[in-house]
Amino acid sequence: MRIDKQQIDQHNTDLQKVHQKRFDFAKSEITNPESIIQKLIDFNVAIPSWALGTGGTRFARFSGAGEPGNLEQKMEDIAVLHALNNSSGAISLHIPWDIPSNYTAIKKLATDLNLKFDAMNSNTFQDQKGQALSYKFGSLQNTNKAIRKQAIEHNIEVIKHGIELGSKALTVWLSDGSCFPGQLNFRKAFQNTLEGLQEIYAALPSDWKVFVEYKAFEPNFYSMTVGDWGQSLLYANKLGPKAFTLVDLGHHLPNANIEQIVALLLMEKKLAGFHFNDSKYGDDDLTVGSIKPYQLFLIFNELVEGMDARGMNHATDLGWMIDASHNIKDPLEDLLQSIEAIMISYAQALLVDRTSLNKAQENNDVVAAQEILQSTFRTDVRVIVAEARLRAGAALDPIAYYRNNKIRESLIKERGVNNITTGL
Ligand code: PSV
Ligand code: MN
Repeated sequence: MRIDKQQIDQHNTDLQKVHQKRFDFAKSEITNPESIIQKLIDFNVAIPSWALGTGGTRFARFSGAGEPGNLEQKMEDIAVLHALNNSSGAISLHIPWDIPSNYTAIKKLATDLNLKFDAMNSNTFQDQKGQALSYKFGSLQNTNKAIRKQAIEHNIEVIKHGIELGSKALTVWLSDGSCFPGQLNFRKAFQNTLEGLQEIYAALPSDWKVFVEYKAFEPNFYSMTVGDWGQSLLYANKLGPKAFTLVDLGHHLPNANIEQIVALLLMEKKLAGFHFNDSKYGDDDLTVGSIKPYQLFLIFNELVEGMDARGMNHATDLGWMIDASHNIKDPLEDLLQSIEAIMISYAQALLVDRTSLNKAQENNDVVAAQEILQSTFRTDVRVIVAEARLRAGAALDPIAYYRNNKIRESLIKERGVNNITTGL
């Protein structure tokens, strides 16, 4: 399934008049819209290979129709998103769920579809068919040296796949931890994990990074061996300059101040990037911006402030990815909504009057500082985001295009109703 460029042009022509009116108004209200638009055009968020199918809970999974059945089809789905929003030009692979059978062919497909390979993800949280040793009691933390070795070798194999594809980073998320007090010697679990990560780190090519992702709980419910940003940062600092902390928005205890975490990790030059999603209770993996849009804006506000303070390139110096699960929605529509929420928050963060905010902060003018942030958050920037898409040749209204042009119906025709995707 490929999106027809002429149909996008037609869609844009149909919406152009109303869009132009709104854009003219926004331009008169917003200072420096051109620099914001260019940054939005440059910004891309990777799509994980496991997010193209309908997700599930531990109770049930209600598969949708026309889901991608292999890596090639997953890449085609991402290319649909990218053609519609110009912001989804990369795929992040989970191994062994998506091992390419032919590197040359997959790389050629990626070039044809205008996609890059983002961070590679290892998986030592499940036992795979035919796997020699079990991860039931953890992988890198395991008391059994042979199990630790197996997990290390898996991660090194993931790096090798990534080298073939032109990826530049490995994300390690460990489900290691314990479910009951007394089960684990915390210090030994940490040390085993550190030693394993050190071996993996040693296998990284010189231009690669390793992202250590933390998570507060689940599947372990008493302790997690990489349970918060403090522990992740500890590992990253001990590992060296190629190791960073990865923030997944759903991996915190309720009400954690994620924007403060982000600000400090950036200051320490240890922020790897993001797994975006939203949550109400735990690691709910809901559509980005669907529950706490103000928090998302505050995070982007810290990101822009911190990246600018260090002269970083917003688009390329951190790893951006969606990590959500689509239990009841069409995954492609859900991903379009998530990307839109990210672009809106990013645009709003770019809009913050930093000089006035700094002044208010220096003068302890609490009200002024709060007003600056809240009034920016309440500014409707959707038309600016749409203008960035228009200029990049994407669709003014991606979801309307997707529905009006019956993309899911075409995918079902092509793949059938019972095509079930691999992954979670
Ligand atoms: C774990 O909850 C996680 O956030 C990690 O990033 C995994 O790789 C991903 O979800 C997929 O299950
Ligand atoms: Mn994640």
